[in-house]
Amino acid sequence: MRELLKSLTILSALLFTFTALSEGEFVVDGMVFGMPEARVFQEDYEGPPVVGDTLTLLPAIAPLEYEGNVTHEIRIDTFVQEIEIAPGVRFNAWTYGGAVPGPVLHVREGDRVVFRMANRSDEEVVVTDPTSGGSPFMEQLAASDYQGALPAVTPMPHSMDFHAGTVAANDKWRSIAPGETIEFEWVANYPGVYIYHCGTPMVLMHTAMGQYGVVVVSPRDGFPTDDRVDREYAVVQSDFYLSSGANGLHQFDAVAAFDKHASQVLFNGHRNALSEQPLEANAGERVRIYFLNAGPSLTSTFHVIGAIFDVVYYEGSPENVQRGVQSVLLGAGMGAVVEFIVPEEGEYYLVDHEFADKEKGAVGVLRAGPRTTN
Ligand SMILES: [Cu+2]
Repeated sequence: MRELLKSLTILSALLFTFTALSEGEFVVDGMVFGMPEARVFQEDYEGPPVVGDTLTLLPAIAPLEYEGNVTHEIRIDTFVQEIEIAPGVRFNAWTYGGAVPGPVLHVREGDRVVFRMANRSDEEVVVTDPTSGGSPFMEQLAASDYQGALPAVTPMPHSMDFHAGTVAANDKWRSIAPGETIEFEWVANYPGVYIYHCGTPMVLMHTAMGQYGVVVVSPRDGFPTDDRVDREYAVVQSDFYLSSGANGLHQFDAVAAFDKHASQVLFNGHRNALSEQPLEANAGERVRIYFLNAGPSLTSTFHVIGAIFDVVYYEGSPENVQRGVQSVLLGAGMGAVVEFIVPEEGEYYLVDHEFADKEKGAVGVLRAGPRTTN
């Protein structure tokens, strides 16, 4: 019966994809490959730098309010913002969309993403204007402004590498100059929790300067625990390599970066991101966290103090199931879906259990209210 269902699923996927394939695309094992060539061009664009219904600001993740598969036409521009990542620590970050980490993208396995990015690193882009619209991300960023973003300019080539996509990197992930726009497509062939990041040399510097974010590809048929999840959040850990510089701003410290000697290790891009605004839940609820360790260079041993992960979908695949897990070990650029049941009312600290990294900032809070049902 299970095999029959699987065959039917693959058959329906095939039927869908055959009707939606572009020239040159082909299907292997129900997955779509052979995307059209990327286009690089110049455009006259002054709209919101992030566009798309399923792009949100951490820790939010957009619900997928559609059946089956769709095509997402999304835009994430890259540009510079002076931001705060800890009290007294501001630097000119190279951002996707104006925040570090960039927007959370949520799609479903089998969905197609038509992605557009303008390199606006030579342009002052304002992201705190409440009318900027275009995506939940822009509205949430304008409302929260938790990094105190100010426009800045550092013209520089940049690129975009989505680990959730399977394409020829030399084509789709190519660098574009300031003033250029790139557009390309990929199909989310595998479910998972994936990093996206800039792949322009020196990649260590571009990622340490802030160019990364998370893509969640939900399984075509969901996770087995979907019906029991009460809350879901996205958390991204990342490491920074900054030292004091001119004008009161911090700057990239290349020696520290090569030595993996982080100055800050943070959840969601700010020392206080998850303590000034704790995650919320109630006793007895099942909480799901889509967790990404963006790196660029450190491992993470993600743990929630007082809880045990009831289930872990390692790398975000429903096939990679672990049960009763105290911590999840993730190298740089790896992710997981973790779920735990909140045992009672109280405060639960999210930490990197490599405690030097916790002391450098990798700590947050989930605040649990009392049990609301029996
Ligand atoms: Cu870059």
